[in-house]
Amino acid sequence: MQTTDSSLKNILKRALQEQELTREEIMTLLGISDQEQLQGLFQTARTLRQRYFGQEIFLYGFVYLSTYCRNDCRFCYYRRSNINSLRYRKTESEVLEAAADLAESGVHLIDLTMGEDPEYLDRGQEGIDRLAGLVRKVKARTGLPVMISPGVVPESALQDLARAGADWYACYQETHSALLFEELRINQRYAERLDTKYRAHDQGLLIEEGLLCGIGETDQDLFLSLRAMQELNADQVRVMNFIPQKGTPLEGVAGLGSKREIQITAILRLLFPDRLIPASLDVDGLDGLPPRLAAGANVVTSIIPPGQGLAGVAQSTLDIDESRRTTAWVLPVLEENGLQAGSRDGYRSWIEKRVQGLVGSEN
Ligand code: SAM
Ligand code: MD0
Ligand code: SF4
Repeated sequence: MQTTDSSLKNILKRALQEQELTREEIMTLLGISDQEQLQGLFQTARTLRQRYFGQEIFLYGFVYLSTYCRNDCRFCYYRRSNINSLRYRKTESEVLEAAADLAESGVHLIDLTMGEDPEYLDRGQEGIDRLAGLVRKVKARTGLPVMISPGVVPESALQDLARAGADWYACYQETHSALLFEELRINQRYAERLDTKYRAHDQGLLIEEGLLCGIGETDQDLFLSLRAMQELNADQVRVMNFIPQKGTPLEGVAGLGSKREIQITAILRLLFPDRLIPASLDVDGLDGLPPRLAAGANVVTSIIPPGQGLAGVAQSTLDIDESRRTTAWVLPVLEENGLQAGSRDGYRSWIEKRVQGLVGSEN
């Protein structure tokens, strides 16, 4: 059903007043496709971003430290049964060097991400200690906050990672339809993955929750995801468009393009005005940055140092060795869009306030 301009206007007005949007209102926002109406949604998202973050955007350096994985997620290039994908496991000194390069280039955080590599996750305490050691050394070397994206790990490991100085635990549910989850994340447990995020919060870590779109979800599924993210009280929330991967069961699926991701990003900003919301370079590369910023994102993720044999996830090579996933290329794009990089102190103080419950504590 076509949304009338006046009903949309009313929803956007309520969003600006930071009233809790109803199911019907969220479904309306998911359903709009008219260009002018979308522009109204994006404008509202930018106004809310401006309210909490001004013109300041944070930059995340990405180190995909191991592409080995024990899982077989249907959407992922690095699923264990994909013989096409490039496998590597970076040594400690390679990881430190990549992190140091990223720090030097001005990022605000280092995201240490990996497949569920058995060398780290199936070797008992020894593997976890090695991972915690990496976190400790990356922090010491760069002086920056660290995010860790290791997949599902036991609570004791979350505690070890927190003690080693990790600030963030990222683990994306992809969908909050348990049925769709089980189709996508083969042989993994929906409840366990979700619960690990609650456990991470218990350990004092900030958490990032994320969705995939264009992967078979309905608008109702998306609505359930948005509510689940509110319930989880996630500190950073994201959505990424599914990119079909060579050598996987979903290789032949026609990608939807990123319009949906951008629309959902703006809806995330309406529901989470004071949270961090990424615009990832990992979906459409540098060219995809302006529309994501225009939709209210306030973090640029997947900044990758060139020439070190490091991969992306959804786009394993796009823009990396062309150096276009670097701060040097991102900063002018921010400027062209009336934005600028935030300060390191500003980022640290956001994290500290959020840990103390001083940002968005009512949610
Ligand atoms: N292995 C860990 C895990 O699964 O939690 C951490 C890294 S995982 C590779 C990071 C995320 O990348 C996934 O949760 C998923 O949201 C996203 N991703 C993976 N394959 C993708 C694809 N083909 N298109 C878009 N996003 C993808
Ligand atoms: C990104 N390539 O931000 C990274 C990755 C994992 N924490 C993040 C998906 O797009
Ligand atoms: Fe492994 Fe993560 Fe890819 Fe799943 S999404 S196959 S857990 S790297």
